[in-house]
Amino acid sequence: MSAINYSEKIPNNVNLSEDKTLQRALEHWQPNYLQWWSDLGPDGSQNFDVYLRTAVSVEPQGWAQFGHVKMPDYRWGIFLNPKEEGRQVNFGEHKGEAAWQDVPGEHRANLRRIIVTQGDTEPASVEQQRHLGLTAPSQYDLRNLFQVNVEEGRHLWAMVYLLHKYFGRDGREEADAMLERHSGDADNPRILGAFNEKTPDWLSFYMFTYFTDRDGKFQLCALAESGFDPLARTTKFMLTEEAHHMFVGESGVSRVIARTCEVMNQLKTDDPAKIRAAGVIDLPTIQRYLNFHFSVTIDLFGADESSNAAIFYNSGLKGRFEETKREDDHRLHGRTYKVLGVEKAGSGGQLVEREVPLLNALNEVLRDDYIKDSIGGVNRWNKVIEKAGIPFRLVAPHKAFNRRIGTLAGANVTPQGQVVSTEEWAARHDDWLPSAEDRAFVASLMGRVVDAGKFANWIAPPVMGINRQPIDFDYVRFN
Ligand code: BYC
Ligand code: FE
Ligand code: FE
Repeated sequence: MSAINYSEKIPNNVNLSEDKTLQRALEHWQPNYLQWWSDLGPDGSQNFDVYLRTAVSVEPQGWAQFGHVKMPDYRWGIFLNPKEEGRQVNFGEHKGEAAWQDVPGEHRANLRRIIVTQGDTEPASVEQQRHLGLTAPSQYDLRNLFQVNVEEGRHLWAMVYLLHKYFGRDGREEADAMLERHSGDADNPRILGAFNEKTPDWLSFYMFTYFTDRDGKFQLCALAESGFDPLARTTKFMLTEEAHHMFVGESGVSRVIARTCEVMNQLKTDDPAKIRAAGVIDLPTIQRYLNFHFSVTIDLFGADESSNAAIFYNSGLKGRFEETKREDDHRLHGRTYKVLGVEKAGSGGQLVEREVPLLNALNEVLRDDYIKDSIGGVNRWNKVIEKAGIPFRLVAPHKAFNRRIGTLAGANVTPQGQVVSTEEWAARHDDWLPSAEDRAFVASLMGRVVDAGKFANWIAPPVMGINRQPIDFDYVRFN
């Protein structure tokens, strides 16, 4: 493998110093990135020493180094997985050709669009999470938040590297624009819906890292199949970091549930009012947060029928999840896939399946793979509730619930999958999605806990610390 050169301004394993033009372009972008980080990155964190992992190689054993770092001094680097000799384009009309080391002219615009969309989500999530540090429930959690943030920053670097290296002047313009669009900005928002929502409290943060970072996993897996080899190699390495983000979400929600169940058992009650009065989050509120994050995230897979998706696949740019493990012709002509729609019938309507060409349904295929994977964690959360002897179960809402993108956009479908009237939807909306009051209650619990080993009342401590450190380790030195 190529060594990481830490004496350079930008740590990398891509021999950056041998390409002076590229190096200069990136060194020119770097101060703008740091300015963005200081303006819109973690609020009030600039002087903290944080126990962070930094990517230092792409070796599966020991790719990361742990140590206290001042966040603005974090070394955001560019790392690609090693080249696989003889790798081919594995799907679409170019199947069997040698994987591309350069951008094929005919696919340039689509490839750029995919890279820009991927890159845009990374700084968006940092912007969404920027105030959370002020109300962290523990040093351990604060450290995890910052870890996720610096790595999303590195993911932006990964996409900006591709844009600078392979797309010339318009690539550089796109890289600049990454720092100009902002989450929730009315005039210049982030590209995809979920990345313009707020992440106002820690329950939202855990749900986001469980559900939305998992969209990251599935999209990155699809891009890791790309015939454009540099994209495949960079996304493969990004996936090694992604696992921790989803862990933060899954274990975070799990700890909230564990604490709630503990209080429910102490008080022998399932009355949300009493549970809230005891300063923990009642399970129905957790369910409503889950409904929100699940539905907003599945919209990120795009329209159920998409000619873009067919083009991306046909041209070898974006594959399916685990493309090369699938046993079919990897061209998919003449096959169909079932997608859901709403059929109006009388006053209400009903959900109906229809068959569409598989190539056009590839967003739906990826969404379905995602749904299966995300339900796994919901079941693990239920184990925590079951173990506490409480007869409540969380459920992932129906795929058609609360959709904004695709055929199901705007349909009035309950979390159980019943089509209802607009009036009923409006009347019961607050049973299904977090109400202003739910959000205000959760916000009221958020307060900063700074002492090592101490945790806010509404969340249980983790089972173990980070990198084998004790739970009461000084993960963040505030100075
Ligand atoms: N919001 O034909 P369609 C991550 C637009 S997360 C707003 O279905 P396509 C991370 C669409 O752009 C992973 N607009 O589109 C997680 C199109 O617009 P135009 C991010 C949307 O292209 C946590 C139109 O609707 N990576 O890494 O097939 C923290 C028609 O739609 C949305 C990627 O997404 C939406 N939700 O599918 C940090 C991978 N959905 O052309 C990071 C790259 C669709 O009509 N992106 N539209 O103006 C893609 O592969 C595709 O762009 C999409 C959309 C799957 C997202
Ligand atoms: Fe990311
Ligand atoms: Fe992530």
